Amino acid sequence: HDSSALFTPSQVGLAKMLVEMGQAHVFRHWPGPGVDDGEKIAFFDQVAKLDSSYPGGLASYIKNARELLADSKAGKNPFDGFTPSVPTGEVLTFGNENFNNFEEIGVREARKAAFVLVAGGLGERLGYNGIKVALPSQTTTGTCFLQHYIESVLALQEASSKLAEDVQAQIPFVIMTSDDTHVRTEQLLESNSYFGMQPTQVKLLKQEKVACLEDNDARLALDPNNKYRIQTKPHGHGDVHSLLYSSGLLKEWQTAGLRWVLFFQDTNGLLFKAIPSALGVSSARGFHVNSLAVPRKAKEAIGGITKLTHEDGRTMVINVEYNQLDPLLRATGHPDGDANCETGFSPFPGNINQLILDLGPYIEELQKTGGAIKEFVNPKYKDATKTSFKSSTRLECMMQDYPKTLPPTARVGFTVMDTWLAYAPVKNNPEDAAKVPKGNPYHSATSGEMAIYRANSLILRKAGVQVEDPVTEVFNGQEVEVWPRIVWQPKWGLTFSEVKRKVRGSSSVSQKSTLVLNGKNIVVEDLSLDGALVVNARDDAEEVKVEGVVKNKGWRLESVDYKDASVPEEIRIRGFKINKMEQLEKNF
Ligand code: UGB
Repeated sequence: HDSSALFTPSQVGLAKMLVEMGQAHVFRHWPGPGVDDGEKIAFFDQVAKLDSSYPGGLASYIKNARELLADSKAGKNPFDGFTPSVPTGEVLTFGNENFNNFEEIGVREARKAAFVLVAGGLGERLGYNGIKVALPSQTTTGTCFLQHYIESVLALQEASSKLAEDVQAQIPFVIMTSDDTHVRTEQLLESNSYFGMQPTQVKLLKQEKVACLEDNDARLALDPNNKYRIQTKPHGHGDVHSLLYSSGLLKEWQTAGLRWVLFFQDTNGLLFKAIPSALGVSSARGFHVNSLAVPRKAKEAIGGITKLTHEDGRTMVINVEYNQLDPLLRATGHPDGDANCETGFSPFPGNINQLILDLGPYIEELQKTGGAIKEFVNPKYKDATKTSFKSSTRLECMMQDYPKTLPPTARVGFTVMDTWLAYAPVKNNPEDAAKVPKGNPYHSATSGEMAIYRANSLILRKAGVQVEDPVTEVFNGQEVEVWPRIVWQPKWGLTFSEVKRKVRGSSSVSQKSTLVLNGKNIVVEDLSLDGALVVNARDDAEEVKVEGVVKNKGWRLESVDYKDASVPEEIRIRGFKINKMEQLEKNF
C-alpha cells in the first residue's frame, strides 16, 4: 500500500502484477515508508526493464517458467513423440564447379544481405578476461576477430557491388552485445575507426539479462548482495530475434530492398570462407532458413542437425543441442546413443550456428511471435525429489531454435561444408582443450589459429601453389598440425575464383615460411618462399607482382606455457609466441 505516493502509477501497476503473479515475497522484507526509498525506486526501475525487454512482459516470463519448470520436474522429454533421423541437405566440396557456381551467386546476392554477429557471451569456457571479438584470430598479423569480420563484410560489399555493376552497397552490420560486452565492444570499434566501416553501418543491440528463479513455482530470486534487486542471468543468443524485431531494423532493411539476414558467432576465423557459397545455396534453393553445418564427431560440443518426425506426421529439420542428442537417440532405439558411424563421424551434421534467413518470411514469422523463441530451463536440483535447486535458474533460448515455430511449409535446409574451410571456433581454455578425446577438435585458441593457416595453405595448394606438408607440434598439451603461416586480407581473396585469378605460374612455400598479403592488387607468380615475406599494397597501387626467390630466417613459433603470467593472456592461451627473426617486407 503506497500511502506515501512515492511511486508512480506504472510502478504501482508493476507491484500489482508481481503480487498477482505470486511474487509478494519480493516486498516482504521492505521497511515502511521513508526507509530505503531510493532503493525501492531502483527496484522498480529494474522490474520495468525486465518487463519491457521480454516479449509479453514479466508476467509471461513467470508463466512460461512455471510451465517449463513443471515439465522439467516431471522429467518430460521435449522430444516426446518425435523420432530422429538423418536429414538430407546440400553438401559442398571446396573448389569444384558446383561450389564455384554457388560462390558466384552468393557474392552477387551479398549486397542484399545484412550481417548479425551475436557477441553477448562472455565465453566462460575460454576463461579469457577480455571480450572474445577482441582476441587475435591469428598472431601472425594480430588481426582480431572483429576486424576480420568487418573486413570480410567490406570485401563482400565491394565484390558484390562490382559484380552487379551497381552503386556501392552498404551492407548493414549488427552486433548483439550484453552488459558483459557492450562497452568494450563499443570502445574497440571507436578506437579503431570501426575498422574501416562507416560508423552508420554498424548498430549495436544490447540484450538484457532475465530474472532468476528460486523454485519450481518460479518465485523470483533476490540478489544475495542486494535485497532490492532481482538476480539476473543471460537468456542466451536466441534474444537476437526479438531484439532485431523490436529495433525496427528488419522493416528498414525490407524497405531498402534487402533479402537476406546472416547470423554468426564471435570466434570463428574461417567462417567467411564459407559464406559466399552458403548464401549462393540459399538463393539457388530458395531456402527460408539455411544452417551451415560441418561433419560432426560424436559427443563434440556442437549441436546436431536432425530431422524430427512426430507420431502425428509433422516433421522438422532442427538443431538438437549436443547435451540432448545422446539421450534422444538412446530413447528412440539407438542403444549406442551419439556415436560415430562407419565414416568416423556422427551421421548428424554438426551445427556451426551460422544461419541465413530469407528476410520476407522471417518478418512474417516475427510478426506472429514478436521474436519469442522456444525456451528451455536447466535447473540443477538438490536431490531426486526435484523440489529445490542448488542455485537459482532461469529460462534460456537459442537462436537456432527459430525454425521450431515455423509452419511445415517453410523451406528449412542446411549446407554441409568441409570443416577445414568453415569452422574453427575458440571456446575452450588450454586445460579443457588438452583433455578433449583424441581425434575430436580442441576448439581452443591454439587450434583456431592453426586452422586459419591450414585453410589458407590448402586453398593456395588447390590454386596451384606447392605448399609443403605441415609438421606436428604440441602447444599447451594439444597436438596440432603446423602449416606455413599464410595470411591474407579478405579483400585479397574472398572466393576461390578470386584467389585463382591472383595465383599464377609455379610457386612454392616451405613449411617454415610466413606469407602475409595485405592489399588487394597482389599477384603471386613464380615465387619460391622459404622464410618470411610481408607484402603491403595500398588499394590504389597498380598490380603488384610477388615473384622470385625469397629466403631468410623467417618467423619461428616458440612454445610458451599458458601458466606463465609474464606473457600476455591472448598469447599464452595459444601456447606459442612468434619470434620474428628475419623477413622481407615490401610496401607498394
Ligand atoms: N551469445 C550471446 O550473444 N548471448 C548469450 O546470451 C549467449 C551467447 P557459445 P555454445 O557452433 O560452435 C552454440 O557460448 O554453447 C553468443 C550452439 O548453441 O559459444 O558453444 C556468444 O557470444 C551450438 O549448437 O555457444 O553453442 C557466441 O558468439 C553449436 O552450434 C554465440 O552466442 C555451437 O555454438 C555462441 O555462444 C557452435
